[in-house]
Amino acid sequence: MEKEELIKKLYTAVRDGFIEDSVPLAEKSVELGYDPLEVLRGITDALKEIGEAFNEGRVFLTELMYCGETAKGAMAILTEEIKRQNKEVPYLGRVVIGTVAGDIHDIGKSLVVSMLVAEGFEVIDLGIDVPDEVFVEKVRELEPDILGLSALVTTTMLKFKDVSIALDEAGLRDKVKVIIGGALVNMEWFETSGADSFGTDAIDAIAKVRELLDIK
Ligand code: B12
Repeated sequence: MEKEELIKKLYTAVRDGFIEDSVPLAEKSVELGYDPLEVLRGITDALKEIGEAFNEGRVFLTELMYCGETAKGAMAILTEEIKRQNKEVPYLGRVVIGTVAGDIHDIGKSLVVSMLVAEGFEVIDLGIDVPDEVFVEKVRELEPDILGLSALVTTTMLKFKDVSIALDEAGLRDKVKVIIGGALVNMEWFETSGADSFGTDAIDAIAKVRELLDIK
């Protein structure tokens, strides 16, 4: 199967929520030696489209959930491949990351985690729906170079600022660089977040983390 055809099929599988197709397609792409970062496009494009359809009331939450699971299955295979291809990497620093309280979106965050690991960072993923005080505790305990916060819903994105304030109150804000991300994060959100930087996708996340730590 040609690369573009495979990406198109993966796109359709995720858009329509067919996990029985998405996983074998991702496996096939690895077998054929296609670049996992390119193949990911099929998944992210489909999620973008389904998100818009959901927004306009053309699909229901259950369908959105199927698509999410379908994407996760295929994504897991591709991220394993990304990690495998970057086996011999130098140690660049420690990152603690999580999805903020009230938010359960984790597909994009997991992708950022895999890319950070592949790049040479030690990553402690706190998971989803992480309370502000847990971020603070972990920063105190693990002394990471970077704290990554993910949020995808406008109401939970307000947590960016809360976490920053909580860190400040604990006297830890200047001990760690904070980076935020999520589908709707833009310059405007960044400016009110109290964070040090933001990333628009996993590739940008790596670039921004390197920039924050002054790694050439
Ligand atoms: C899949 C999905 C779900 C799945 C999540 C499954 C999972 N395990 O993650 C399910 C079905 C559970 C879900 C639930 C809900 N969802 Co939803 N969901 C989506 C959808 C379609 C795709 C998100 C996704 O995974 N994208 C693919 C990944 C690869 O992209 P990404 O997440 O943006 O991540 C990239 C970047 O943002 C960045 N990034 C992400 N995190 C971080 C962190 C750092 C530190 C950095 C630097 C970068 C970074 O890098 C990532 C990789 O490139 C989006 C639509 C969209 N346009 O995003 C809606 C969307 C985010 N959901 C939405 C909503 C409203 C909900 C619900 C509230 C629905 C409801 N009524 O219950 C619930 C929320 C539940 C909760 N409490 O969190 C809305 C938010 C709208 C708004 N204005 O706030 C969206 C935008 C859909 C829409 N257009 O209406 N959802």
